[in-house]
Amino acid sequence: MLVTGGAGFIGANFVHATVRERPDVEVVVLDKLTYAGDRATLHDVASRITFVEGDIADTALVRKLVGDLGPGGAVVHFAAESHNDNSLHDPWPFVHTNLIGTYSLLEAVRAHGVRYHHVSTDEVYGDLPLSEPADDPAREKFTPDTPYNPSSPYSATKAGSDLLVRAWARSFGIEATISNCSNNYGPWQHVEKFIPRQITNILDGVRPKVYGAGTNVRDWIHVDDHNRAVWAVLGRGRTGETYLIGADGEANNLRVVRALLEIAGQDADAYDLVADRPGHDLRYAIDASLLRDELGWRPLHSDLESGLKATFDWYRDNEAWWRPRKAATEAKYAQLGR
Ligand code: NAD
Ligand code: TDX
Repeated sequence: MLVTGGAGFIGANFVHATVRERPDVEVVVLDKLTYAGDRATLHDVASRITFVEGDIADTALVRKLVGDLGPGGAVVHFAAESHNDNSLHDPWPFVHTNLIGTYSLLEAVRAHGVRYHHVSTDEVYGDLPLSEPADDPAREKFTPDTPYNPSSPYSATKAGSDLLVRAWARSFGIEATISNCSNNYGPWQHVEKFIPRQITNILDGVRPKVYGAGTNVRDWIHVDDHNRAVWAVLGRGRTGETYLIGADGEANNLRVVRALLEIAGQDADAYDLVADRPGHDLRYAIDASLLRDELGWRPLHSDLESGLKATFDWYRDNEAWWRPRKAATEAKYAQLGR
């Protein structure tokens, strides 16, 4: 199995889970080691995998690695430029990696007839209104039929990459599946992202920084539940199909930040509201019924507060992993006034 982006947050958790639970699978990781990738993240499994440092947009390299997979091989494509705030500052790496990189992988799987799974995001659908009460079971959610309507250069390039996959499946008959997942949390997430940024701020004695009024809603899922769903799609998903992945974890940003402060034993109001993100999506929510009904997937982590506590403890205990990236990340935010 070729895992792209295996030195990043979700890909690394996928590699760890695969080595742990499916020792028969030979894993090759292809990762460019951008600012978001870190070989240290794969330290514990280094002897069990093959690591290739390289760019998914390098068509010759990708064609060789895909060709080497042999019968029964598969590509699971996690690599991406993944942070919305960065995409507002400099969109080019997003076009390069998310669009050209995906094109390069699709051409290689077409040439070699290899199974392909495309990891994508719910952000391709744009956002939902905030007006509906959070406990109304009839409120609107994203479904596989929701029209694409991305807001940022990040989500636009992910939407474009999904459409490339659909076109290659229909026109060239590649054996592909797509999954669109909601916001992930868990170990090894870069400190630029909301939850690790606020945990590490709290650990550093800095007040958490919440964009706008903090009322934006994200549908949180533990990274292990996401990756179990990817495995379910790989094993039992229908090729050509799109599966939405979400664990009914809607929470607004204030609820998350207040929970983190309480976990740290601090005043739940000890955060600062800062300048909003331009074009900030209001709310995401996933209807995962296809995944649940057809593939029998269920999340194992359904209580957000206990998931946040475990994640807080992980960052407290693994400072050596995140500390090297913290100062540069905060310097970037300071330039944006956030
Ligand atoms: P991440 O930024 O933590 O990791 C991305 C990895 O890709 C890094 O290791 C980086 O070095 C590598 N990479 C970047 N450009 C590359 C290139 N050109 N060639 C090879 N490697 C390259 O991202 P993540 O949060 O782990 O996201 C993984 C995937 O999951 C992405 O496709 C993202 O769109 C999707 N996704 C993420 C979330 C989330 O909440 N984080 C939710 C849904 C979907
Ligand atoms: O410091 C912050 N303060 C804050 O209020 C940061 C970094 C974020 N936020 C807000 C913005 C969002 O409403 O928190 C929410 C989550 O922000 P991010 O962690 O940047 O995630 P988001 O923009 O929602 O996108 C994430 O989920 C979907 C991932 O980064 C994407 O890769 C994935 O596709």
